[in-house]
Amino acid sequence: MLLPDVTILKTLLQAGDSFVSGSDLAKDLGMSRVGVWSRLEKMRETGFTFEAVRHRGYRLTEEPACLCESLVLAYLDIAGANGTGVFVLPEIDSTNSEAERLLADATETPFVVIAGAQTRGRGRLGRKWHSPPQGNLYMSFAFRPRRSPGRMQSITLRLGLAVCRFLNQAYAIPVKVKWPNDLIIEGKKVAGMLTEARVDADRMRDLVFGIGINVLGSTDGWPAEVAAHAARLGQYAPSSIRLNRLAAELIPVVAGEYAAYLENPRKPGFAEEWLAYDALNGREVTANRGSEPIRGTAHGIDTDGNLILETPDGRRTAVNSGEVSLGTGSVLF
Ligand code: BT5
Repeated sequence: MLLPDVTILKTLLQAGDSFVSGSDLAKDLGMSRVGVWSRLEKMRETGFTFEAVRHRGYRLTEEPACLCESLVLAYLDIAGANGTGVFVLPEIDSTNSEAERLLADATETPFVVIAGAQTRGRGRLGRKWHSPPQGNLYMSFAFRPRRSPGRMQSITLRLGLAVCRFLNQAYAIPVKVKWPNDLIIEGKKVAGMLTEARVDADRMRDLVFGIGINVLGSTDGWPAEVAAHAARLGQYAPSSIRLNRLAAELIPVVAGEYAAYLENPRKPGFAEEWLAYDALNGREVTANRGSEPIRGTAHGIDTDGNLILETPDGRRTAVNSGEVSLGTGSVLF
């Protein structure tokens, strides 16, 4: 059963520019017309704009710019995507941490935690993910794979590529993948991914895939070194992107790819698919493997998801973890 606000929003979204009569909404919800009106008034306070015309009814003319649980759920229901639990929070320390707490509380998987802001958003190796409120997405998907860790090795690449492909296909934004965990546009980072897992003996107990995406929020007030290397989706498709719809759309993209990954962790043709969106292919890069930097030309990935580098002596070597920067420096972007 959907909550009343979700039902109202779903009906209005599906009606598009057409009006929906108050009595139809009231009938669907089993409440009075005054009850519907008062729900709409409450929603107006959270940033929705509804046009109301006598004898015709209501239509939705503006969505809130910030994250809104009932709107995410309405979009999700329209897409027919269920089976993933959804937790929407205005602010949290880190969606990865919240997902871990929910896993520890035996919450059924799969589920996703989506927040409007993070106070302690994290990247890899103790780095920070800048997570201001308004207009960006911070999402963590939780799963219980019960597979050996070796079989989950390239999960971040697979999920990252699925998100990248979706953004290209649905919004025509030229997003690329940068091994191992970034999405970039024209050399600037638009999203970062952080996969964290807990392992029992030889089995992965649970896995959290976190992704932070700069969507519509401005970079005013960001630390200069982060802003200089950051991109936002809204710079490329300002009118078609809606934060809550995008959050809902990404749920079946990630959950679907995760299910496909479990079926087939070494999907034939994946390395070729990767190349189609690979930001590093043919570029001179420096990979920092531990303390030992390796310079070479990137040539995509192998079937295990390792980065293939051709070193100046003409040999090809597979890099399976670490950082990669373009050129010879070690600046991360
Ligand atoms: C990452 O780390 O790129 C992984 C970021 C994962 C963030 C998500 S948000 C939802 C979930 N909850 C969390 O707490 N985390 C995940 P790394 O490769 O270590 O890159 C971090 C570096 O990216 C920083 O040192 C900055 O240089 C840069 N950076 C930080 N915030 C950024 C932003 N909003 N946009 C672009 N670049 C950023």
